[in-house]
Amino acid sequence: MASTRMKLINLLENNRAEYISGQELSNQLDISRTAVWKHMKQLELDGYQIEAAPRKGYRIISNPDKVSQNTLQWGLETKWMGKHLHHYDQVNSTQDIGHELAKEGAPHGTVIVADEQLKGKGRKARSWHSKKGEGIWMSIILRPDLAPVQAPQITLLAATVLAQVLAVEGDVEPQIKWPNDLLIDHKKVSGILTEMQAEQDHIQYIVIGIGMNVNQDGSKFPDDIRYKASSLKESTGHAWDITKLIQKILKKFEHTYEVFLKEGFKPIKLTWEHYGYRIDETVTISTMKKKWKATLVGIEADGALQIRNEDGSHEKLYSAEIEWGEGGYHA
Ligand code: BTX
Repeated sequence: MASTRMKLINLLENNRAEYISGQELSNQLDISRTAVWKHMKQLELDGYQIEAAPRKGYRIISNPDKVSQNTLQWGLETKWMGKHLHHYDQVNSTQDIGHELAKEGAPHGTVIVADEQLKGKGRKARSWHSKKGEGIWMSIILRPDLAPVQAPQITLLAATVLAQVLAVEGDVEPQIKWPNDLLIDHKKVSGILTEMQAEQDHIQYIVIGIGMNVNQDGSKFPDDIRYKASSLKESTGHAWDITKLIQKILKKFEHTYEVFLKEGFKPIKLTWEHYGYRIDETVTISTMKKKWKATLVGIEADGALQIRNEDGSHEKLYSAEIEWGEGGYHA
């Protein structure tokens, strides 16, 4: 069903200037003319404007601005990422659906997108503000052939993907705040949540959740995050096409993942450090036991933050509070 629709969209898109007759479509798709008509009605529900002229046929007048499985898959230039794609108007959390589908055997590269989340999740049981149509609320199911200890590499990889898409598409200067926040001008534009199901030495699946603020006006954020959250629209001064942005992220993700499989973690580490927030700068760090000043050096393959203490010694941090400094991000 889905592939007939994709073929139909392709035929219509490639002949935008002309009409294609119902008979021609029925021949090319090898379905009845009634089935063609039913597909047209479905496309209209997806937001395509289609002109049906007697004796001439059908023609697309305008593409939908709403996000749907069809619009996301049309023009998606990937080999495996998003080939199985589920779109919902409203969910509690795309992560929950990701886990359900993964348990039912959904393949590597399955993508879940929602227009709105009622219970968007952040890390450590925090919540993620995900209002209707204002951002990208998406989860990706991955089945990497990795040991569970390597899972943080996938999260770091995802952060580099988002940073590069923002830098290239948005022409902004994103930074990655350890471990996984994407900041623009010190404000959080995007967050990543990685959840996994694993055996002792093998990952069964990872559900990687990506939240990106796209079209919010700054004043739309709730009071408690307004001072530290921003959106792509806020940074660039104009609204963005969410469908196209998702397609760019999926394509870049697929490419980066393949580079990772071929070349290992090194290229990811270098890209992460290129975008790393406050890298080579001195910050104040505190743990349960102490508080001290150190310089941020980079990341390690296990996801740790590498720091240099004032006495020149190097140390790996897995969790710590960081004071990001004057004019910096406020946690
Ligand atoms: P985090 O724990 O690093 O960030 C959560 C914190 O960020 C919140 O406590 C709040 O202070 C702040 N915050 C909440 N919403 C926003 C927002 N829209 N923009 C900026 N700051 C915010 C980061 O967790 C991981 C977020 C992943 C979200 C995706 S969306 C798709 C998928 N489904 C799902 O339920 N979660 C993931």
